[in-house]
Amino acid sequence: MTLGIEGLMKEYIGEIYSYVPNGFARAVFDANTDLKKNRYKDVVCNDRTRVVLHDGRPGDYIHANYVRGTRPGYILTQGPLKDSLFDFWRMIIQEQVLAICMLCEFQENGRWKCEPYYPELNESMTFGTITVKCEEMSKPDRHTHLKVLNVTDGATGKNVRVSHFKIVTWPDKTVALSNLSILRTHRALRKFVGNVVIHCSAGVGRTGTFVAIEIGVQLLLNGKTFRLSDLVKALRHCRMTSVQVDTQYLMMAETFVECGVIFKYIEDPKLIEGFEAFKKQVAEYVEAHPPPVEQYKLKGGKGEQPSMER
Ligand code: PTR
Ligand code: PTR
Repeated sequence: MTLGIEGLMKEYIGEIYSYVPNGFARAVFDANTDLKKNRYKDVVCNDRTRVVLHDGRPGDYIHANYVRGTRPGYILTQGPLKDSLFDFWRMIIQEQVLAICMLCEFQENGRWKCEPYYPELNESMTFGTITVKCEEMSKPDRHTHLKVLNVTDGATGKNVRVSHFKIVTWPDKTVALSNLSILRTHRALRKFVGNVVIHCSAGVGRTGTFVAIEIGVQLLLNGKTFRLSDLVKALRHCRMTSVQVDTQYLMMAETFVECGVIFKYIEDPKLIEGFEAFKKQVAEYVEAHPPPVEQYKLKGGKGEQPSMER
């Protein structure tokens, strides 16, 4: 294991941050900005992998992308907006989504990051023709809250029961407080054979990191190795600008190191030694750069994204 922090960061900055997938298209995204369907002007939804709403109602757009080839199937999306609440629930019914994992709060640092889109226990909310009722709530743990939502479209009679996971310890533009809680949530989500929706505020930073971790873990479980940068690039073909800050990249590395030790290399002391050294480097780096994370955002200021020429 020769890749130190410097190498890791160089790899990240050089290859990932400026990475834009070939042939991406944004005409549909652009057409929907004025319709208040996009939360951030600078977080583009790739037309090629977008979820197209096809339930016969007007408006086929939602800022959401499929990640293909995984089990369960992932749909990555932004936190719903006032003007996309109905679209969000249309998508849940259309795609027969069985679980939603929310990685943000409705408000962070005093600003709205996601429109409230589901009710509290025994309460209901209605969006257009769709009614959402919260039927069950588990005892919340420190990192994760779980609810069961019953979703019915009064116009079509279609109905789904959705498990709603909320990770409550992952602040914006940084890493989750507990990698283990993330791995546990993935283990729970793996039980759903259909589609699973993952979202945060923009649906790229925390959401991209979360899904990249699961894809990497699956590869490790299948005895495959990979370059971190290739994994992020592949994900960015589906969901633009997935993984936002360098610490999220490090979080991926750290989680894989731990998984590697646990799943695969436990019987090889040499590898464990290598991983331990790498892990220490990661921990030292993270410790030397404590939150707030503003200071180690990658080049440019807040909100600057890779340039995406049309
Ligand atoms: N970039 C946003 C837009 O597309 O209009 C504006 C925006 C910028 C919104 C930053 C929210 C932002 O994040 P925060 O709430 O953390 O300042
Ligand atoms: N313009 C926004 C900003 O940088 O504040 C875009 C943005 C917001 C990008 C949040 C990523 C964000 O993080 P996440 O995807 O984890 O909600």
